[in-house]
Amino acid sequence: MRIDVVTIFPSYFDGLTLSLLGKAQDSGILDLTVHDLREWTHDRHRTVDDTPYGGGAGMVMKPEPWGEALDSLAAGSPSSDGSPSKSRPTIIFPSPAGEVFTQATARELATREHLIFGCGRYEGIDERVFEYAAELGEVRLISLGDYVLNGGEVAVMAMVEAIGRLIPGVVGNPESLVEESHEDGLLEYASYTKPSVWRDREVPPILLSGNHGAIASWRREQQVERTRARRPDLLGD
Ligand code: 6GU
Repeated sequence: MRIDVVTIFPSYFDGLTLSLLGKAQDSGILDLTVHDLREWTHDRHRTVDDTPYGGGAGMVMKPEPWGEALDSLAAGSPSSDGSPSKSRPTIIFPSPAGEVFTQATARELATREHLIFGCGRYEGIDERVFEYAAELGEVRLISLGDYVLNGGEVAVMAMVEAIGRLIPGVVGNPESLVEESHEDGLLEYASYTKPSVWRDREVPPILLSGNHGAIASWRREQQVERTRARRPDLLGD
């Protein structure tokens, strides 16, 4: 999968070279490039923002650098084997005004060949950029949840990690992907390791019983119990 991220703060994304996603990039499974939006400016001050038409607080990101960035990144959108592809990129703008990102969104986006993330700052991006982007690919405005961040960078970090780990081969043991929170609509069960007694606290004895059927039922009960306690909305209650 190819992922391009456009931002005025590229160093936010240094963390994506670490750990699993770093390995995926080294092995060629993931082709991730972070771009500085200012590379598509032409004035001495590398201006990316201006005052809003109609007045109001803050600044708005200018359309011209975004247009050039999207043209450049959408051109020759490659398939994962490096050959040219007719498939258009999916262009994602993180926005608290977008659809909410879930594990289902991550699963859907993990099947795409080419994702472009456009990180907005200030009061947002000139609306015409979203209209123009729709001529180059499928545009999605996506929110991390109902709270406000200063810009899209942290949201894109979260989305790239959630999507990237679902690309086949990124997570070493694919079985570890299925027994997780949100994969089956429930929160995950509690985990324990050695020692069996720690600071007077015992591991639930059933986990030491060797009875795999009983352990599976216990874990499922645990999942339902803690989902009811913490996230009743997931049960439709
Ligand atoms: Cl995607 N962007 C910003 N700026 N704030 C957010 C968000 C995104 N998701 C939740 N809050």
